[in-house]
Amino acid sequence: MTMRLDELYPQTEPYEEGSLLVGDGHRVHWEISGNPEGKPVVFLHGGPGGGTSPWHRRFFDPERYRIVLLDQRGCGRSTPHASEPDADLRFVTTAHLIADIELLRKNLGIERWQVFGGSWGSALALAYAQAHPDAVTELILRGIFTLRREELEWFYEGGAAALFPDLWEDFIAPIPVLERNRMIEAYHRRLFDPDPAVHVPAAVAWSTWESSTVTLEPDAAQIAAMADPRTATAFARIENHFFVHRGWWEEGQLIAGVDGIRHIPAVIVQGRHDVCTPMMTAWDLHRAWPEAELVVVDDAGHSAAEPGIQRALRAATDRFAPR
Ligand code: STX
Repeated sequence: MTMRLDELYPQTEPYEEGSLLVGDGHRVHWEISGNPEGKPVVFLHGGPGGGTSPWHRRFFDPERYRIVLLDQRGCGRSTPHASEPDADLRFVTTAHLIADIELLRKNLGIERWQVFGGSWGSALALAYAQAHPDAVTELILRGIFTLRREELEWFYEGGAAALFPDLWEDFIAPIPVLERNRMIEAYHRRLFDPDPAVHVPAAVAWSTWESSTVTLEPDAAQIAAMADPRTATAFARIENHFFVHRGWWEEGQLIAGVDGIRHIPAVIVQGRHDVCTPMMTAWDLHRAWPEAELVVVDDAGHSAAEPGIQRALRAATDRFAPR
């Protein structure tokens, strides 16, 4: 199977783009497409470290939305890129990403915007909204991920091996048997080794585990794209760095924090067969935030490209679009 985006809006091109100097030597790339007079929306990509792609514009009606995509620090078209052999991620933390989003909002002269995020993007969207509730008109969240211990242990420490024992063997292959009881830490040592002969194979194994388990059926094109050494290295390093630090959150902080944002209209879209960020987290969020609409897509996995997920996300952006 290869990605089909039949449920989304046609592809449009950005009418404006730039690179924002955010401090600490970092530049964050952004682009705007759609209608310059439309309702502002910001797209927060996954990973962290996944970067944006042109098809991410397609969740929004280009006639009614002013669509802002940004590549979070260290990935996509942002610089310095985390794939550089001796990359330093000291200034790549959740707090930095939130500050970058706020700086971009102000620089673009946007007062309030819709925040759309899937997977890691849902975590960042929740954190951003909790830090800056007055800047957010609505939240659209998909494949809910909050970096709690149980979530990380499920996907990176062996839980999901029950469903993909074959792919799990490839994931653990770069790690010696005696270190396999702590996979995230064992990967950390290899991913941040400055020698590409050490970090590239580890990064490709890490990224392939994720890219081959996020869809209901394997998507060969996406798996190949994520195995590119530069893409895989940035993705694996940034994800691993955030996971080692648990997003710099207290356990359960993101879900507990919804008390401050329950007045914001929100839709939660969750694939029933999401192996990467299983539905337990969306359910916990729904329990804490009953006003947010929960849409469970019964025939979908994790990816935003799953047809049922595309449909549900587009229905959500359409509902919040100006008439
Ligand atoms: N990582 C979840 C996440 O945000 C735990 C994510 N997972 N896969 C992706 O993003 C790609 C679609 C970018 C491969």
